[in-house]
Amino acid sequence: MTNLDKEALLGAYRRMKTIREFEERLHLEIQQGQIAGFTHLYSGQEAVAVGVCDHLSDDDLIASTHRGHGHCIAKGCDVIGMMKEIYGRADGLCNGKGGSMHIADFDKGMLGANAIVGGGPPLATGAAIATRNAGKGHITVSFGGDGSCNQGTVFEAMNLAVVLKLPTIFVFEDNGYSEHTGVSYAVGSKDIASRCRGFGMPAAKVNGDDYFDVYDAMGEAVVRARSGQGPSALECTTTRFFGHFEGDPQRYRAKGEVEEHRENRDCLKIFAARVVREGTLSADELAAVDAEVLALIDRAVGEAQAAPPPSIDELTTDVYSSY
Ligand SMILES: Cc1ncc(C[n+]2csc(CCOP(=O)(O)OP(=O)(O)O)c2C)c(N)n1
Ligand SMILES: [Mg+2]
Repeated sequence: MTNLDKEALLGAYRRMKTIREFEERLHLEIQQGQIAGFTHLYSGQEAVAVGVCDHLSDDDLIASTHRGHGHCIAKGCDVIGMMKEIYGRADGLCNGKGGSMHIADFDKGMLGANAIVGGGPPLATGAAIATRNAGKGHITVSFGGDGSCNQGTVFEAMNLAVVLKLPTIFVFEDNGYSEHTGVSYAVGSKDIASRCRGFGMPAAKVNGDDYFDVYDAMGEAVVRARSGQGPSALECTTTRFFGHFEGDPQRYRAKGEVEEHRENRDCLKIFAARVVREGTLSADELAAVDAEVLALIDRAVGEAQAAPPPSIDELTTDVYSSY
């Protein structure tokens, strides 16, 4: 296992916990009718976003998915700005005009959440041409679900990345479902990593419920990418604790499935049990982080609720980028 010092472990736990509480609170806010627009929650998958992004700096770039809040937080986006964005407020991260599915923050290397399934890999692959040409050793990462691995855009991106030996990493989060369709039905080979290998890149199969597993596999892929050896892929098996979208009745899931996953496959519990067992962090230290995170999320919701929406004069601004 990679040696992570205490500060790194506390940071990883804090980021995963922040994603979890952000999402659990959002679930309540949405149920109370506080939030307009479509929302897909990431709760349950935190170890993937954080295990991956803990290797990246603000100058490395990520392309996210429709389930993007976790990727944003793991990449360092401001949590209060994100909450305001999801509430559609004028001082949200994208001036309240992006909402849950289009949060972006270029200062943090977050190229954007993306409503197009399979949209992230071509973006990250294109961006990798730019980072390679800049020659500063920066890399790009795309996130995608098990459903995205069936998209033609993803095949083209993976092939181009291998042909051009680009500094990019394809992360696939297999949370068991693409909308309401099980991965065992929809992914013909049942094996995303071997599909990636077929394009000519190394691909690791990782337990996405385990931060350390993700972190270690990502570490190897990052060394390859930064040293000019080309792309890699990670297939991370994970689980989502909520429905595909908020409001999904989830009739396709077995009775008790989510409860069982919350009990036995919760990446936060798995992380906490390990660090306490190994004596690297204490239960009290983790509890202090929990309290800090809950206070931050409370503050984010309070500030978002109090903030004004964009003014009507700004209806047509921020539509196009000016270069
Ligand atoms: C190109 C495209 N096709 C279909 C959709 C509709 N759609 C939205 S999310 C989704 C499922 C994606 O599943 P997966 O990639 O496993 O991600 P997850 O939702 O599990 O995170 C689909 C089919 C879309 N947004 N874009
Ligand atoms: Mg999925």
